[in-house]
Amino acid sequence: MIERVESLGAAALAELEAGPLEESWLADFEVRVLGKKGSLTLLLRETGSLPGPERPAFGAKVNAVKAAVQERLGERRARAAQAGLAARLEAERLDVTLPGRPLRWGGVHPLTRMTWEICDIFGRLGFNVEGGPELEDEFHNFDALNMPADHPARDGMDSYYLEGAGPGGARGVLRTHTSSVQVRVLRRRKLPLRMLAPGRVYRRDAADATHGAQFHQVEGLAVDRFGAVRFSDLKGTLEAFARLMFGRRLGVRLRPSHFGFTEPSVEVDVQCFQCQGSGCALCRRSGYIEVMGAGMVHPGVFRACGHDPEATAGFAFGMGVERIAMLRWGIPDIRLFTENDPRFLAQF
Ligand code: 2U9
Repeated sequence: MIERVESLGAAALAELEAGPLEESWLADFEVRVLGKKGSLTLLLRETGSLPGPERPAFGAKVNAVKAAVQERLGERRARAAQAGLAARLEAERLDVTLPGRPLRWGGVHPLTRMTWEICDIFGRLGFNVEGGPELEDEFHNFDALNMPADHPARDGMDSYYLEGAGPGGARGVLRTHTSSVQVRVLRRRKLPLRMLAPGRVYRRDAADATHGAQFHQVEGLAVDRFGAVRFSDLKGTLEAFARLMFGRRLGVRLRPSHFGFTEPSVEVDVQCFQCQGSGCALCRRSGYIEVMGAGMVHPGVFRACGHDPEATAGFAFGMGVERIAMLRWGIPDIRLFTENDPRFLAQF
């Protein structure tokens, strides 16, 4: 019997030695030899069939052989793990000296860049940038700007209203111009004041090459005591802006216009930078291109903002950032700004 144990043990060790260094094979070997029904385990059951005095020696022998196989199995396992790691390191070898894939750099959006350029020019003339909410109430967006309840621009056809989004559950309105920011600042700030209100505005326009339901504005406002700010200051400010934005050789022209919040009101044209004023398709043969609107702040606006219209004067202007960017950079369609095509965006 003892010899059988020894030869079984020797056979198991030889098989272990000859077997592959793979964890799956080793696990299978363990079950076949050392498991509950393994060949060495089954030998122990035969202890009972031996004469009493031989049993302890037999049992001890089987356990010693099992322990020897167990130990060798542990060693093979450790070597299998090492071999597996080495194989993985070889298979997953990385050449750390390879150059990396080039990163695609993001950039400043052209509308952001144009907004910065406009604010930078007026910044040099002493105007500070201010901000305010895009979801407004009707007082700041309309009433304070001389736009009474029956004003056509307040129509639901022109503006986006949100029921219950205003103060005290009144309806709110997505601001249709950044004038609402100027109203807020004018109501709380001590004079004199020179400010800019850049930002996104919303109008119910059908989308085409030059219109969208939202666009961006920069508006400006300069207010001081009556006599300290005059129409000539507005003119000089706008001319300085037009020269820095479109070129120093181009003339600037003011045409009478009408807005509820300014009186008098003007539209500002710059000589066409494509034909230098001689007339082309871009300026529709007129030699001039309209770039913005402006005027002297209406007395009703001062009153609504808590200032005495007899003792206060100011000028205001407003422009569409998309329009200025399209003119300056020759962009043919306003939708290019929102399509996120990298071939377009990468040019700025
Ligand atoms: C206050 C008082 C007056 C802002 C002004 C314009 C003229 C104007 C348009 C240009 C193209 C809007 O983007 S556009 O469609 N704007 O022509 N805006 S004066 O006047 C103000 C604003 C605030 C308290």
